[in-house]
Amino acid sequence: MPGKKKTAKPPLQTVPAHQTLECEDKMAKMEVKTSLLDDMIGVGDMVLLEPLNEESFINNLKKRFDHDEVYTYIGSVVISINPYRSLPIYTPEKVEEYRNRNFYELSPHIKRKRSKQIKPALEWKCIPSCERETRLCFALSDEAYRSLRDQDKDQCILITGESGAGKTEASKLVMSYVAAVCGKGAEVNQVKEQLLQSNPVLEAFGNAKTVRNDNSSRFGKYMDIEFDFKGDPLGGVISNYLLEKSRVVKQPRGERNFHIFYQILSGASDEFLCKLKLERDFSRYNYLGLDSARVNGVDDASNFRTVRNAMQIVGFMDHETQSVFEVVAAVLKLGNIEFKPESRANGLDESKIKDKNELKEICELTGIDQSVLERAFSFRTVEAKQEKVSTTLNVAQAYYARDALAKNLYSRLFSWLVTRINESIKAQTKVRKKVMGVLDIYGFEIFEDNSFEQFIINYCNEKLQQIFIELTLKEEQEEYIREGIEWTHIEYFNNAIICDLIENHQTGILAMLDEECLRPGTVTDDTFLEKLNQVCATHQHFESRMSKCSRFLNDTSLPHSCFRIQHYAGKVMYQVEGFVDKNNDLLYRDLSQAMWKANHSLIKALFPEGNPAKINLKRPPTAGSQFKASVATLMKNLQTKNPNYIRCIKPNDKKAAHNFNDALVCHQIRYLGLLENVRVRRAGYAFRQPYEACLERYKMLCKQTWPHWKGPARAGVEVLFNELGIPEEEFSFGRSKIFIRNPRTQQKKYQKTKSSTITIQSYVRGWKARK
Ligand code: AD9
Ligand code: MG
Repeated sequence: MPGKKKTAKPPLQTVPAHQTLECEDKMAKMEVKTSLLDDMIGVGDMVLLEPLNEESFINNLKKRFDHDEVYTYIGSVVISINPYRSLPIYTPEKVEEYRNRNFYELSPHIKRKRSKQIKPALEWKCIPSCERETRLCFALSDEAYRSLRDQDKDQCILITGESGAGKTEASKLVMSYVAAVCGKGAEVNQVKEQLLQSNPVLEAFGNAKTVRNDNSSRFGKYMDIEFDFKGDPLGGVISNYLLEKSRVVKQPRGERNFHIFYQILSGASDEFLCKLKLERDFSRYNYLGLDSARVNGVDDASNFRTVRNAMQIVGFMDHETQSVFEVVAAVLKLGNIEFKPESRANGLDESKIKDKNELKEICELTGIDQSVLERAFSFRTVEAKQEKVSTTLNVAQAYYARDALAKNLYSRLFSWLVTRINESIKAQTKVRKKVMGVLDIYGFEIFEDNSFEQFIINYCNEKLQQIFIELTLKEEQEEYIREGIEWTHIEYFNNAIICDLIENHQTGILAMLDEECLRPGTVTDDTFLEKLNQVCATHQHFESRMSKCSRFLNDTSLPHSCFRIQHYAGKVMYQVEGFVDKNNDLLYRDLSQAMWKANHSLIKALFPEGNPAKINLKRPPTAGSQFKASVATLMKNLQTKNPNYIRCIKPNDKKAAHNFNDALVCHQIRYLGLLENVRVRRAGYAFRQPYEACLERYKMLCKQTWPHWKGPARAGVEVLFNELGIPEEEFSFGRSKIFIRNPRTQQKKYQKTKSSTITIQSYVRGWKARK
């Protein structure tokens, strides 16, 4: 109860009468303070917002944002607004405070004052921001963790939002919280430390500065944290999704390559750099975009030390770390290899390496045979059945081969890192595990130039929005209808139609891209676009000007080489150039064979297909179809778990603190369907349980149902609720389940009736106390 330090009480414990009075008095005072605080800093749960409309929704978020309240509930969904400044968001005291608290009790201001005494509303501002900052994210993590531990329900935390909205930061906060509250002891601590330290390693290799975010995740990450029956961590498994490898060789204006390149050049000792045959000067390397090599507020040198330390904690052996950095150095140096044309007798140009010094150093560093690599940059061997045909590469093809090799080396290194981390963090036991999944993917992106990578990233975001819609808007409403509960349908936009446009196995964009890539004959990005245009021209979310009958023939903002998709989060124009190539993701066999022959165990392991004994003439699956398959597996996996949502919102496009752009926030609220989420939540029921389970769980609360109820379970639940005196408007009987309203929707009402009920237990405690 408010004002009392909460301890876990058995459900039947009643509260003495004098305490009830004291409690009622405190609640009355609290109510006044609550409404004062609501006026000042906004309501902590949108479900309680009056009146509810778009304007009041945004005003409420803004009010809270201005008071450093970056988290707000919609029932059990947490909205998080990026504060763009460092708030001390993690203290052991805060973790302790949030531990084992009931999620639905958590109105931030009431929650705050659970400890000791009630402070007057005006003192709110004096409370350190960290105290307020952490609470909802911690509360959500705590709820997920406790459900997993106590109710044996696998959980997942889905963190969504556009690029720069704060997903990665939120995911780290969730992991830190869980690590802090679960078991202690040397072994458990080592597991936790390794799980946490996998973050800096993967961020260094998989994140980069973009125009939207200085630390943008360029890969998708899903981490299962595994626990034993006591709730102690046993280990984890990380899955990674398609790294944006094109960044290795080229970055858009104002962006950087992956952090690790800058970190190593800034932070490695002279001796280490010399060993890697690297120079400290960024400008020496063609693969490092020059216009934004330094990032304000980012200390690459110190981050390099953090990464090396993290690698050590995760369990990388010295020789492994050394090999990893040798590959990084080789990639960087590959970019400096340049080609020149040399005329051959047959009149064709053959590419030759201009200056072999860089090539020589790469080979010394990696044990690759120099003559083999040199030849692989000049010739290409095509094997068909028993025949081998060698053709020369011209300069453009040689550059293409060089870049393909660099991208492949780096992206395979990244996947190897994930596998290696998994080896260290995997649970060392075969006992049954409970799982908490944390999903942090690349956010929705709209750039000036959008290519295959943005298409893939945005497709992934569509799928996540779809799962949110399925579980919170669609399935929720359909269940009321199924169960015969009186329900007025709440409209929302279902993006299934956009997912279908992309992934339909016959007419989807990915299927057509694959078809084009596999088709014999001349295949170009233009032929792909033509095909798209034939099949998708009439789709309401697809726009292109290729065909004469196109609805967009006169839309000059849409170049002929582009197509536009009206995504759930906005229109994105994709430049078709490079789609076919990136989807094909081909690496000439001469190069993979050169890598496999390297006297470098890591590089050899990265290119198993280079083993001549294992030649496979079947082409590997395309990048798009691989991604589609892995996203489908991910979605299936998520659907088996209980979802917890953090919906991240970006307050401005300037990466600036104290800046809340109403229009930008409004746009995100609309496409995320948050207002609809509140409406469903307000009209609906927060808890539901099959009659049998409900009776089994709570039958001890009523003499007539304890120890056995003879008769239909529904009748037993009716008797039980009647005996407990729970007001009729608080629940509904469905066909197979009992539905209980969200107690927080009724919170103000409860306060008037002196009950701040949360679950059935606290319901009962509250009602019994008043009896
Ligand atoms: V992307 O899709 O990977 O491009 P994210 O992951 O959504 O994106 P990220 O978590 O990286 O965004 O946040 C972007 C930046 O905002 C961070 O680098 C921080 O500087 C800043 N940020 C985000 N959340 C917080 C926070 N809770 N407190 C302080 C924050 N700063
Ligand atoms: Mg991120």
